[in-house]
Amino acid sequence: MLRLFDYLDSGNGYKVRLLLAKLGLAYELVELDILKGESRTPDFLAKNPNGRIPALALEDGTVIAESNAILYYLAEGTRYWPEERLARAQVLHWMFFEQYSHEPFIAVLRFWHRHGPMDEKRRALEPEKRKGGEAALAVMERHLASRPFFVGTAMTIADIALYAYTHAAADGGFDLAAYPAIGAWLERVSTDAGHVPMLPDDYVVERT
Ligand SMILES: N[C@@H](CCC(=O)N[C@@H](CS)C(=O)NCC(=O)O)C(=O)O
Repeated sequence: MLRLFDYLDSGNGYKVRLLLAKLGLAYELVELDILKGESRTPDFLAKNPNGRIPALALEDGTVIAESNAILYYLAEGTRYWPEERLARAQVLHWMFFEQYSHEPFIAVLRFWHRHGPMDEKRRALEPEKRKGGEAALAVMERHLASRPFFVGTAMTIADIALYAYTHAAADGGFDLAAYPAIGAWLERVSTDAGHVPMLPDDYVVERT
């Protein structure tokens, strides 16, 4: 059986959980408390030398790390990975955008606000992080103003990659009311077949 090493409050982990649910794939969830360094143990570093979740262990024990690489692996041959060459390149375009221009701002601010500590150094960095996050949201808003999903007319793993932290952006202090096309897209993604929420209703946020 597939084994997913994860931390429930991680949007990167949620991307993988969301796709696994939509594909109806069974897996064992192995929760690591990243706030207590459990992704930095020798045992886990042997699985992902970068010491970060999510990581997916396949049936033969091979481990895939990096959320978007895992999405690609799982989506091959499904309706979430287009057949056409240009569309596949466009999906990758948005997945690279997510990792370079979106996640480092929106996910990082969310993490700092939720888990702390919001110390002096982080407070000084916050305006730049916010500026980067707003720029990413503006790019998404412009793109989504004239189309239902990031690529083509149906959901792909580009939407899953971008949904994970965008839908939770308010946790980092971003106001999505200013982005109506993003709001409509979030609604489309969350009502697509097989959707699951990121966290259980009774989830308690842990602080460092
Ligand atoms: N680019 C990686 C980022 C993974 C990442 O930053 N994981 C965080 C949680 S969201 C983590 O494991 N942090 C624990 C640590 O750095 O020790 C991906 O997309 O999977």
